[in-house]
Amino acid sequence: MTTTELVNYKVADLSLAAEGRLLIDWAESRMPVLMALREKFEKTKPLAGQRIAGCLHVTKETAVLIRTLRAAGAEIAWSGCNPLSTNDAVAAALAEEGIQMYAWYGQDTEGFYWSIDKCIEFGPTLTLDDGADLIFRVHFQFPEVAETVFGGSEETTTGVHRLRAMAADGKLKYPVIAVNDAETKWDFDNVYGTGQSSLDGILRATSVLLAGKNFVVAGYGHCGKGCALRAKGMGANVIATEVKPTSALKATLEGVRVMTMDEAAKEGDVFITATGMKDIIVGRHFESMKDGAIVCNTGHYDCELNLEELNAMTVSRREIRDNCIEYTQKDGRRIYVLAEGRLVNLAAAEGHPSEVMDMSFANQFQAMMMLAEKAETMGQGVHVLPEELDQEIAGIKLASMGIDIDELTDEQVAYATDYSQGT
Ligand code: XFA
Repeated sequence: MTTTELVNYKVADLSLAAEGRLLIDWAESRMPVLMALREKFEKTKPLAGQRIAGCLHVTKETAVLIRTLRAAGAEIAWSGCNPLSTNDAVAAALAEEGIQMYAWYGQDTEGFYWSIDKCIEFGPTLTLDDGADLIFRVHFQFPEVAETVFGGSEETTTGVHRLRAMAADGKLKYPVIAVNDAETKWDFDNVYGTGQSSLDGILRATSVLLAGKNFVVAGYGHCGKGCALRAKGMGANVIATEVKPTSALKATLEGVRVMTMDEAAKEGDVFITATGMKDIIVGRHFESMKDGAIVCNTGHYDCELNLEELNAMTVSRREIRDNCIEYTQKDGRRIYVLAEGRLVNLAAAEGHPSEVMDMSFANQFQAMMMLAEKAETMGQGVHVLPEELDQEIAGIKLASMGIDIDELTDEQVAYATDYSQGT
């Protein structure tokens, strides 16, 4: 008998599905908020009739989001938003479960856009992005499809900046929710996600003792603060460098020494940049570092360390461990650069832990719910999720951890809002 099989996916190797299911099951056991939302909505299926096209890292955590959206009734087509973040085993497991999955590790530019276009062909009612590639492609290559999409969501700051510019020019045709602006997203991702994963990367690449070391954090924003917090917890003496007075003052009052990079370069044993700016550690800094100094980056780009200048002053180079290159100087000093200056938490560790992605993706889920419910009345432009949702997500997370908190009494609420008595 011959059967015609409609294959609505393209992945590297379907035989990896069993391996992928183990990864996803592990992530599910660490993602209680999404699992609670799944349980809550799998009966009522509020997303029934919605066709969601997603363009977001195909990881085990994303798989938990996808399974949750589907349990709530949505039909789904998915592509990766970065050819190097796709986990082929996860992609295979999802394809086997009937998700229209178009993603494989290392896909070239052509494959990347082909995959996005397959998701657009699917005829989405909602789009879900990380980096806004899908939204841009819908708007500029398939404008007729933009007319039939009710709304979308975007995960990152960079994507949101571009979408706001597009909205200001009147070019954004449907409402988009900026998931990044939710407190349960950026605050937890940046501080606790980046904090732990960056230290994890440093330790995997070097296995050094942090206790007693001078640990220099360039940039005391949320990511820098997270790294500082964790380094301190492991017994390091933390030093921060900053350009912004308020951030420098916060670091100071949090017990972190603040100085210029010129000064810090002489004192540091381990350096991490978390600024999003270029040329934070340059030749003259490498020049004054101690023998054995370890240098890495967890900022947005790989240009925070000026490795060209380091290379120019180096007499010999060797890879001494995975993700750890030794640069020997004329005077014999050795400087160790991790992950070639790329994001150390991605290159030498595993990115954000599932527990953190749980909060980000719970916001993505809520964004889809909100759009399904009222995209038509929201109006074009970039929107944020209501504050109550942050509280709801944090509340579910706390409940999953068995943590109870107090509630204001009616009298307390009345006290807080009473304006008849003065203060
Ligand atoms: C890969 C993510 C990027 C992985 C996947 C496998 C591994 C490590 C590349 C990503 C992002 Cl650009 O996932 C990471 Cl072994 N993430 C997000 C993430 N981080 N981001 C740290 O983990 C946040 C961010 C970054 C890097 C914001 C702005 C700029 C850069 C997707 C994800 N992570 C969880 C992976 N756990 C295995 O699902």
